[in-house]
Amino acid sequence: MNPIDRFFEKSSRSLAQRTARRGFLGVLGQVLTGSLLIPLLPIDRMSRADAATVPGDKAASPKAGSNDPQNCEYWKYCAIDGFLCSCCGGSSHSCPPGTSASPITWIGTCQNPGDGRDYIVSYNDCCGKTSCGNCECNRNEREKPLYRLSRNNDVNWCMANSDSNYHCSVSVILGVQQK
Ligand code: ABN
Repeated sequence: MNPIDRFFEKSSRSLAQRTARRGFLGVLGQVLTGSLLIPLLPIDRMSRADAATVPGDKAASPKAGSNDPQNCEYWKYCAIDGFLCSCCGGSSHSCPPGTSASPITWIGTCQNPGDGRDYIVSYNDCCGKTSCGNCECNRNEREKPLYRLSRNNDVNWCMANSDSNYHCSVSVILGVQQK
């Protein structure tokens, strides 16, 4: 091949390597490869998990804490006002050692989310020691003003005990709604 031919061949090859058509095809190849990889990227689906909880479902599942006797939301405490004896060395229905239950009480009606039935609940104060101070809980469902003493929970029911110091409150089931 003569030098002139060699020169033209070399320069046309070099030109072909740098032409816009090659650049365009290269970029197009990268875009296509990239778009094929997009579905493989991780996706945050947390928003879908939230959307899956429809408002109606909340009524079907019991309220958080409604089954825990040390939680103020425990279903039996619907009309309680005081310190939970379950946080004071006793249980939801028994006084802590060294205290005694008030013979007079206030009464509430609470619905058990477990079986959907209404229960008559007696709220007794446990007396004979100073205030426990743990797990204060003040729920007043269907509470009546103080002129109806038996329906009001804002009273120290230890007043009838020999030692009228108030310590904590328990909830004792007295009866259940018949089906
Ligand atoms: N029945 C609970 C209570 C005790 C003392 C004062 C108010 C309420």
